[in-house]
Amino acid sequence: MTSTLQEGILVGCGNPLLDISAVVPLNFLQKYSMNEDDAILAEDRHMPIYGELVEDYQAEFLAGGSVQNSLRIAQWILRQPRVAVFFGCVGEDRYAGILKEKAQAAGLDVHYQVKKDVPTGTCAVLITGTHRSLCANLAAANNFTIDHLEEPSNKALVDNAQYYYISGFFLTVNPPSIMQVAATAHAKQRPFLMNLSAPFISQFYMAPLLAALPYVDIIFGNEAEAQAFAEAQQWPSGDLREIGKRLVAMEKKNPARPRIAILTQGCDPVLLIQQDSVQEFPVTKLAVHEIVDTNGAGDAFVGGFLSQFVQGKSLDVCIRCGNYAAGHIIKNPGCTYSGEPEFV
Ligand code: 26A
Repeated sequence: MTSTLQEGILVGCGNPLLDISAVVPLNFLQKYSMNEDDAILAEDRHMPIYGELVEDYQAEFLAGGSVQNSLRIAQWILRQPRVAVFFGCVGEDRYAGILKEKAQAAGLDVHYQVKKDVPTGTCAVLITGTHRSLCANLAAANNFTIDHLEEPSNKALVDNAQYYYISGFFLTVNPPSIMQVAATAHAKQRPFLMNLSAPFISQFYMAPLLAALPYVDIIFGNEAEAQAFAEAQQWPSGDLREIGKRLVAMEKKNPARPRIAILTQGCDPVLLIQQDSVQEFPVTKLAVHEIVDTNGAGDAFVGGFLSQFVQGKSLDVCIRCGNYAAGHIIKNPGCTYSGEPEFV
């Protein structure tokens, strides 16, 4: 990083979750009717998972939550603390303490809403080979309310930011907060970035997603998420390039800044879709023995991207840094990094 960035230039909202991660056999997924690479919300029948992971599978506890992961990674690459501000809701417990400590150690400026008497959210991460299946028990995270953003000090942070990032996951929690941040970004002509987050968002939360989409300048997603969006829209083609072109052509509040879609597809090239152009960015394929787990790869991609985007770098540089960050965290447990960033 060469120049100094404005503190709090980037604001994100999301679900702060503590990941409970373990390698499990496939029949563990089957027992809970889960698939490899799922990302779902826990129902009552999933609740025993968390205890079982700890008792029977030597689970590791890792800082998680999609947006918080991305912002921690952006901070790691930037090497300048407090560039990014994070809002989300936690309980008043040990897990909240761990999350806050990890976020602050990364340099993130966290402003949690605290809900007493509700536990901090957790996410079961079930690792099977190079796949990871996620089951989130949002708990306190689900209690985020818009008044947190309206507290004067927090409102000032939102007003003073230049870039905004919110996950599709947060649509399950508080669409009014998303709309408020989106409207602020729009009024100030500042970029608003969002993520499709998981297929279930397009399947079950399409209405609030469509309400937010006109404000979205850059939309991120992976191939399964883009396809779920296309299916929910009943688009005829499952071709990723076609889906991307349609996504960028959807209604936009500020047509002067055409929407951009960035679609990842594992170790296949990242697609950058702008109006009628589709560009490919290759991904360095890791050997199987280098892969620790793929949990957080998509979040790290966004984190790397954001670290360059807030510096006004070209999309080409942003995407290359996204690929660098994703490659790095895949070689580490969960969405964690080791050593100093090596992106130049
Ligand atoms: C609403 N849901 C389901 C979620 C999540 C989530 N973060 C926010 N909301 N489900 C899983 N995650 C997080 O995604 C990361 C991997 O991309 C997990 O905590 C994990 O760290």
